[in-house]
Amino acid sequence: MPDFFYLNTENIHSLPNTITTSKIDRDKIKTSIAHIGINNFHRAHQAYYIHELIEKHNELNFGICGIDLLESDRKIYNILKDQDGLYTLLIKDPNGKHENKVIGSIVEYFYGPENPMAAIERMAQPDIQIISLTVAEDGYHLNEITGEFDMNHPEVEEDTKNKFSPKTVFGYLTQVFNLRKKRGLPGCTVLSCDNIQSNGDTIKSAFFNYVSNTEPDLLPWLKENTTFPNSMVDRITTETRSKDIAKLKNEHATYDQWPVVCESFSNWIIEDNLMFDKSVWEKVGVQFVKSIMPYENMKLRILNAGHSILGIIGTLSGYSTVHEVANDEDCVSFLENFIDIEVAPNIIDTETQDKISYKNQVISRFKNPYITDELSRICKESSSKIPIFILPTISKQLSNKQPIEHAAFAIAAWCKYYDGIDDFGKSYDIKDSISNQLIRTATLSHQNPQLFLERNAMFSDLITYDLFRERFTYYLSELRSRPIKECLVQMNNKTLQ
Ligand code: CS2
Repeated sequence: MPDFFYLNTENIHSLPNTITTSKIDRDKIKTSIAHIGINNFHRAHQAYYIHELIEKHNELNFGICGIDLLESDRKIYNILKDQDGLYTLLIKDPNGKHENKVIGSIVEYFYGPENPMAAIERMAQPDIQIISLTVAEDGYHLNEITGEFDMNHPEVEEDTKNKFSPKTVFGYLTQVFNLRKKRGLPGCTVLSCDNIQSNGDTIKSAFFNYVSNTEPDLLPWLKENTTFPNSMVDRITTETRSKDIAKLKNEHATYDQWPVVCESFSNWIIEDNLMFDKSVWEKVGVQFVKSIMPYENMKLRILNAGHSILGIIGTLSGYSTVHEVANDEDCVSFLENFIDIEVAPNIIDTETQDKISYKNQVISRFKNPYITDELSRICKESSSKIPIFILPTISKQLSNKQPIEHAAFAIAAWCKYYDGIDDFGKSYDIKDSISNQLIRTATLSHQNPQLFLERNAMFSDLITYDLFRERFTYYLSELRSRPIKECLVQMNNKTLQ
């Protein structure tokens, strides 16, 4: 018996019984979903739901064809090819119950940068009924100020010139639907699974904007033949560490080049606007609702904003994982006060959960000791996250003449974050597509604090409010003169009074 087995179709039945494998004959699975952006989150979330559908309900018509569009996706594409699309999902329950489950719902894979036309052709085939995507906040190319699609973005401009070797999701989708229209084929559902406010409406308007500028004749057909449901997706999924790979290999005799670690909790709510029978997906707990708004507001403004805040204040306090900072009472009280005082008044309960129980549930999810969710993952690309997760709360509070103390403190801490050094003098990496700009404005803010707000377009409307400018300036000076711990304690005490 070998020391370990490479994860692939041939070896799947030789894996030890600490690994859950499926008995389904994967050759029988028919593809009907093309998913753009095979990242860890997709593999822990949608691909998991589809796996359950196949495995537990013998629904074999929802296989996933993975499509990667970015140069940085080459590694996952090669690994999926190597492992016949199989990978291990390491599901960690906070009570210590863990499952190592091999997921088999991704049955085909294409790599756009190598052969864009092959990916386009595959998505244009009539068996594809859903084109879903997780391309992250910056994959939508939205203008920082207006939030509208940015037709002048360099990659978008390039796509208008090289229609048949596109780089953006919009360039790809245009060619896919051009082919479908030309061939008299039906359209399909385009399902965004990103953490973006009204993600379906956002991709629809960005895409229609692109099409009306590039292929206006396609627009009427698209309006008739496609739908773009909004959705709310939720499952905490970490970046994979070499330790996770080694543990699987050494303790479970399974060599998976890129397993995925996630929590046991998961949630997927979709607006009832699909072009296929939703009752099938309901079998595995996908919920369909008339309006997604209360669900997404609750999730983006409590969970995602909560993550960003713990990420920033936790890094400055010298922590490195969400679990560590979520166990620091001063940090958590600050977060709870932010949610209770500044977020809660602007969101409503959903049909299934009230805001307070959601907040408590989120905080206990953050405390899961088995999930090593690095603060560096949370803080990565904050420049596209903060405007979605935190700025709407500030905007609402200001226009309702309500307090913004915690949010202003968080933004000041975010500015200090770009100084790159924590309270113990340790430096950390800053990963953001506009990190140079953020670091420069943070440096300038030592002389003139407001430059951080003025030179970052995302604060556009907010800087017209004196209160926001004043409180930001005050907290930035506090944070630069004392350890963040002291500032947090003071904030928490003041809130108690
Ligand atoms: C996180 C999310 O990226 C982030 O900042 O807040 O990835 C979060 O873990 C997921 O949205 C959970 O569903």
